Amino acid sequence: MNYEELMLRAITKAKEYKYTAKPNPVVGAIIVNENEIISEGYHEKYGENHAEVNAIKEAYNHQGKKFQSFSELTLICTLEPCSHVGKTGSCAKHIVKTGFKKVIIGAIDPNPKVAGQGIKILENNNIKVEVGLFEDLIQKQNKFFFYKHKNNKPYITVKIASSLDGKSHYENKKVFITSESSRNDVQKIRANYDAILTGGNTLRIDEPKMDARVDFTVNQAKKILLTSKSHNNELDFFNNASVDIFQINDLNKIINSYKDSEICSILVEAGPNLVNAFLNEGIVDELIVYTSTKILGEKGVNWFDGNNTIENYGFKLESSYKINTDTKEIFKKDE
Ligand code: AOF
Ligand code: ZN
Repeated sequence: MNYEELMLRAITKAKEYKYTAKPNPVVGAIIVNENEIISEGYHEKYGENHAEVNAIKEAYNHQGKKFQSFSELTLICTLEPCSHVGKTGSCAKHIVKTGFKKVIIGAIDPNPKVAGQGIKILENNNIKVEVGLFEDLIQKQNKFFFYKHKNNKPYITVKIASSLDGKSHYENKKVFITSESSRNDVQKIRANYDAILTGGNTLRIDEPKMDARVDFTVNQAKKILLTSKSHNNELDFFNNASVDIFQINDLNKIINSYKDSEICSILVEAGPNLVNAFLNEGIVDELIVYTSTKILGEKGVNWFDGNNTIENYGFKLESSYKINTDTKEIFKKDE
């Protein structure tokens, strides 16, 4: 069997579960003998079976027909099988118990609870292990997961919508700056993130829901609210949502509190005060700016003061394109 082709197949099919596996990584596993695929499994849903467990379960249906003993088979998995007991059992131990003799792994799991220990369990039990096949693709596919464990903080993206004259909104008044198409685009961006963070002012003025309203199934993001004042608990924002509320100003402390959590990415959708505070802290990795052709004029509130621009914060334009009459720009930290 061609292991490269099989690993690519596992990577491609794992991607289908991106929105239901999050904040977990997507993972695929394929079990083969010398001539054919016996079974495959994916981490389809957060909190449920890991990919290897699903593949093994399916393989049992073919034992005695397509193969006799698991020792004849090879397991290919995109991510190192876990060593820990989390919401489910340890995949590495399950693989040992099942009787495999060969495992091919794409990338080492950067989660400190695993980080090579899954491989150790396999090797200590006389399983031949090969690591690194298409590791780069797997790291890219699970960009936020690998970023979080490498940098010890979630990946932070700030999204803003600006008028042509650089304004955010009118004082104390809700206003739609960008077109409906741009706002639909934001829904898809929200679907990618593990948490969405906003401030008390945005909550009071805009009364946003901050859900990802998309036409596919998605694990909705956790909501994070930073507020110093009281708020109305009846707002849609709190409906069926897991909300963390912080009344402190120390953004580093707030972000640090997610270091050991499952949250790998945070989308900040807030007003100028909070956005500038995030940028000033230097903890933002990506900035998405939608700019419309509207002009809010003197009564509008500026996103940035004076000569302060996005580039001043150390960002470089990575891409720019049109959404109808709006422009969407993506800036990343200039490293
Ligand atoms: C695997 N196979 O399919 C996945 C793995 O909370 P739990 O129990 O679901 O564990 C989540 C962690 O397990 C996750 O952070 C990552 O380290 C690993 N994911 N491991 O062996 C899988 N999804
Ligand atoms: Zn596992």
